[in-house]
Amino acid sequence: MIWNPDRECMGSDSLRKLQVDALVRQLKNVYKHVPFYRKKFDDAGVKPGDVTALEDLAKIPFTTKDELRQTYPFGLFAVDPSEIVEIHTSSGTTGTPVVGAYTLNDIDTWGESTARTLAMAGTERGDVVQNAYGYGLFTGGLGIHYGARKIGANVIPVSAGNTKRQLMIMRDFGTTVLTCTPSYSLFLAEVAAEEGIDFKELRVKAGCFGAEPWSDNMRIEIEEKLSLSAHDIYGLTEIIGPGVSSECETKDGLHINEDLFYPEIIDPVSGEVLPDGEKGELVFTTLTKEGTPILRYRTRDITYLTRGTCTCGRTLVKMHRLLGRTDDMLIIRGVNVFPSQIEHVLMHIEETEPHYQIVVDRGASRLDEVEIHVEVEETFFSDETKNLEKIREKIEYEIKSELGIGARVKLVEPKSIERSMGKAKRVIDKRQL
Ligand code: DLL
Repeated sequence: MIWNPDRECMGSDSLRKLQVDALVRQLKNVYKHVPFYRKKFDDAGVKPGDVTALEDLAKIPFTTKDELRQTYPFGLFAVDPSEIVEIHTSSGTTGTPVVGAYTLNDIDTWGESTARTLAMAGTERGDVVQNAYGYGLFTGGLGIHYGARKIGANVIPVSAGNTKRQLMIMRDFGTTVLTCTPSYSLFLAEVAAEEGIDFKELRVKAGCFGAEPWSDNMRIEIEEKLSLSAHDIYGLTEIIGPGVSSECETKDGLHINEDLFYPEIIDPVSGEVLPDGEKGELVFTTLTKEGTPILRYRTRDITYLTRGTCTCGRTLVKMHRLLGRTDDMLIIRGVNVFPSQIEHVLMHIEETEPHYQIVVDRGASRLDEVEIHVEVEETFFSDETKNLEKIREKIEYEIKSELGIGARVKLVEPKSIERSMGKAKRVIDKRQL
C-alpha cells in the first residue's frame, strides 16, 4: 500500500517545485531564527536570497556533527522553546549528544514519514505492530510509534529487550509486523528456537529493520529464520529519526522522503556535489522541520542515488542500502576496509552464523592486526578439529582475496558473541586506546 500517493508518486517537475519553495522558505527562516546558521551564512558571504534553485544549495556551507555538538543543548532551536513538545538526543557515546527538538507539526511530519515506512512493508489498519525499538531518547521507539498510530494499526510499545517476553507477546497478541534492529531480530530467532517456537506458526509477515548496517545476505538469513519479509529502514536523530528512507516491496534501494528531507551526495574529500549513481557521502537538508532544522548535514553515511519510477509506482529518489560510513572505514595497513565488506564475505560462508566481531589492534610489530571472531554452527563446532581448521582457512582465504588484507580468523562457539538489544557492536578498535 502507498500511504501518500500524492507525495510518493509525484511527477518530477511538481516535486522540484515543492522542494524549491520549501527550501527557500526554510533558508529564510533559519537565517532569521538560528544565530548559528546566520553566522555560517555571513562567514561564507551568502544570503538566503542567493538560493532560488536546488542547484544553488551548493552555495550553502555544510553542517557537521561536531558543529551540532557545539550547539548543545538549545543552539539549533528555530522556534521559541515553548513551541517544543518533545526532545530526543543521539546516544552521546562518542561525545556530547546531538539534540533533535520537535514542534507539534514536526511530530506530525514524523508520523507521516514512518507511516510511509510501515506501509511500504504492507502495514495497514488491523495490523499488530510489535515495536521492539528502544523507547526513550532514542528515536526508534517513538518514531515508529507515531507512524503506526497514524495508520491506525495496533502498536505494542514493548521497546527493546526482554526477549522471552517479546516472543510471548508475538504469539499471544498475533503480531503481524515486527520492528527492531536486524541483529536483534536474529537474536529473537535464536531464542525462539531454544523455546521451541516456530516462526512459521506465528503471524508475523513483515519486519522493518534498521538503525545499524546489515547486508543482503543477512536479509536472506532473517527472512528464512523469521519467515517474514524484511525491509531496510534508515534514519538519523539529526534529521528526524526513522522515516528518512525505507524499502518498498521491490527491495532495491530505499525511497527517500525527499519532499521532506532533501538529499545530496558529495565527495567526502572535496565536498563537491556528485551526480546520481556516484558513490559518496549522503547530505540532508530538512525542508519543513520547525524545531531544529538542519542545512546540508553531513551524515558520514556512504551510498548513491538512483531516480526513476520504481516498479512499486513511487517516484521518490532511492538510495542504495548503506555501503558504509566515512568514519567506520578501517584503514588496515593502508588498505581501506569497511566492516560491511567483511560481513559480505562471512555471510557467504555456509558454516558460519551471522554473529561476528572485528577486533583491530597493533601487535608487537606495531603493525595493524585484524582478528575476526565468527560463530560457527553448532554441528560444525562439535565436529573434528580438522574440519574447523578448514573453515577457518576458507574464511581467511576469502577475506584475503576479496579485501586484500590478511586477517586472523577465530572461530567461536555458537552464542558466545554478546547479543545486543539495539545496535550491535561489530568493531572493537583497540588501536585508539
Ligand atoms: O538509528 C534512527 C533509526 C531508528 C533508524 C530506527 C532506523 C530505525 P541514530 O541513532 O541517530 O538514529 O543513528 C543514525 O545509524 O547515520 C547510520 O549510520 C545508521 N543507520 C540507521 N539506519 C541504518 C540502516 C537511528 N538501515 C545512524 N542501515 C545513521 C545502516 C543505518 N545504517
